[in-house]
Amino acid sequence: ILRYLQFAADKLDLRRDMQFDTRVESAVFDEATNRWNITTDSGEHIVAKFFITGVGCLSIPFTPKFKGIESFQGESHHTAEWPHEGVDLAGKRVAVIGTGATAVQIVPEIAEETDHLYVFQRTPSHDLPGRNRPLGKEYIEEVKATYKEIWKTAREAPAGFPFKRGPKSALEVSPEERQSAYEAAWERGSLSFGATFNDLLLNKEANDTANDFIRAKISETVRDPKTADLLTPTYPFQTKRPPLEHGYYETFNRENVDLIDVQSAPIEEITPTGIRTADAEYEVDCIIYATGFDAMTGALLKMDIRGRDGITLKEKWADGPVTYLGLTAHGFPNMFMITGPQSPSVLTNMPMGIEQHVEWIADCMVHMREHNLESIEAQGDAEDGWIALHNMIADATLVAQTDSWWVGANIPGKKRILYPYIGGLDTYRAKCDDVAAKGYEGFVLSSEAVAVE
Ligand code: NA7
Repeated sequence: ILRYLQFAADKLDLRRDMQFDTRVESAVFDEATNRWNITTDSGEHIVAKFFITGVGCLSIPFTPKFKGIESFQGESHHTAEWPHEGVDLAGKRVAVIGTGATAVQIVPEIAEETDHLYVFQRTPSHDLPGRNRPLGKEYIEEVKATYKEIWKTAREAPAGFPFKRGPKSALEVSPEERQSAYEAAWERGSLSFGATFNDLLLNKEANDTANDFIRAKISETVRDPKTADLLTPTYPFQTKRPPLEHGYYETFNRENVDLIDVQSAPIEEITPTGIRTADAEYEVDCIIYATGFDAMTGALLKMDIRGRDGITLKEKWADGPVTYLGLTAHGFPNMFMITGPQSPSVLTNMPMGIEQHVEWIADCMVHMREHNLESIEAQGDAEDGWIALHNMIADATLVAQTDSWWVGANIPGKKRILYPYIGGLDTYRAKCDDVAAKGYEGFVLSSEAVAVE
């Protein structure tokens, strides 16, 4: 992926517009000049008409404040800050804390190197087969020949992936038909498993059928029944991000790997030599924190963003994010957020979600230039309407019932609401297009800097 991004940056000659190793510390809107004043960690000041954030949804790593964490004398790393030169784990006793998508990817990889691996699990995940593999010549040719259709399907799909959601309820087919549909999806691999039927996220009974299928797969794969049981989730499927795995469950059949249940016996302390839980102590040479991120709002709120009347984004969002379309916020003229909270973002194929935002923002800026407009600002009641819709859709699903980073439950004190918009990229795209077609409905556009009430 990195090599591809570097290739694209060179091919499109993007580097001349990029400034690396730069952290934005503050962005302050000046009503008198209708400009954003931006300062960076190197003391630079930049004045801009538009302020567009592209700070990522998962870019502020989260490490729990375990007692004694500083005292550990071995090596420790958060997965998001993994040293580029690599970490030598050969022959070492290693702890991985967390069992989300990141841990599910690294555990099978490092299990082979380590002398002993302890995986500290609080909540099991529903891991679907990723089926990454070297691609055969025929497959590549077929994909290249059908690029246009693949992109079209992806653009029109709710999650921005090139697969369609099954048209039926999981409950309207026979048990045999359901089983064979799940088997086929399992074989195919990827998140498309979750699209086998149209009601897995809407109906608990339908969801249970997917859950039962995955449970059976876990118990077929993991030899020790107690470990299999611990690895089996009890909450509804897809109400937390299902990780894609390559040999994760099989890893627990290895002699040198132990699953430690920290749901029943939580981690109490990091000691100089390892990890102490409520019922045991584990001596390790290295601790890997696969403990996730302050998602969706973390990176935005880390910057000191101030809109009209000096109101900070932090103040505006004190009780959770308030946006119009997850793209803009009332009181913050000429500011756009790429994949901000309350936009489809992490519930889509991210590049598709990003692309839709970038295209919409660029079109809006062109519209403003062509019409000699100075400012665009979301109206407060447009925000109210968007949030009401966002919440209504969220409440119609099972997602909000489960603790996850999608609902901010992983960060102590964070407002518990669904952060990404779950209505689908297809309907969201239509809504954004409609807003633009209606002359930017819900926004006030002005040829002067004006205050919007
Ligand atoms: P996640 O999915 O947030 O996973 C973090 C893991 O860390 C998860 O299993 C947590 O358990 C665990 N965790 C967090 N705090 C603790 C404490 N105090 N004790 C024990 N375990 C803890 O982050 P990832 O990096 O794996 O994935 C993030 C996204 O990246 C992923 O969803 C994809 O969209 C891409 P919990 O589940 O909270 O009980």
